[in-house]
Amino acid sequence: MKNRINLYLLGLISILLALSGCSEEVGGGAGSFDTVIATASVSTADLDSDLATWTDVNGDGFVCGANDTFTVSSDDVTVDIAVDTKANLPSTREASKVSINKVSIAYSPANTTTPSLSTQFETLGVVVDPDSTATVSFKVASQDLKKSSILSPLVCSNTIYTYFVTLTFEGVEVDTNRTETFETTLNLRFADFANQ
Ligand SMILES: [Ca+2]
Ligand SMILES: [Ca+2]
Repeated sequence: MKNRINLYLLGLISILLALSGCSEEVGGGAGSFDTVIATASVSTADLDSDLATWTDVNGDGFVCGANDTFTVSSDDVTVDIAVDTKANLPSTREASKVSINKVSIAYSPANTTTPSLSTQFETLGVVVDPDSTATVSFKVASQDLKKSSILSPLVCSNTIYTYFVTLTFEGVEVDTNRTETFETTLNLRFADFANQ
């Protein structure tokens, strides 16, 4: 009986080892292609996104009055995307460019009072050479999202919604057509913050 259990454990361990051997030893969030590794790094780790920019129309020193007006503007983030030749690439093999086509923006509520938001997508169109970095900017908080029925009630309230945002980029290794994803994250707070 004991031998049988040992055999079972041995089998389990070898399966686990085989599974872990399938993935490349790269850092969390990196995309490992055949010839290169892609990583993303967001320039803003924490972003406060204002839901309304107010104009004190009647000049009484307060906003949110019946005569006051506000506008809604989107917020962008800037991300550096680095494509590096794999360390173990044979010298006979050429490193490929990577085409970055889109990014998904997933909003994970950071506390129980923050409601869930659906994942947004932005189209990108940048080709990154091996051993170089490209900078992309895109909307992390669109006007439509700010005007949505979930976020717009925060206008003229003191409530803040806090999200842990994961930006997942989809890249295609040009020479092999291999598709991989890679990620970076930021903290995002939505509220009607005071005008800057
Ligand atoms: Ca006013
Ligand atoms: Ca505001």
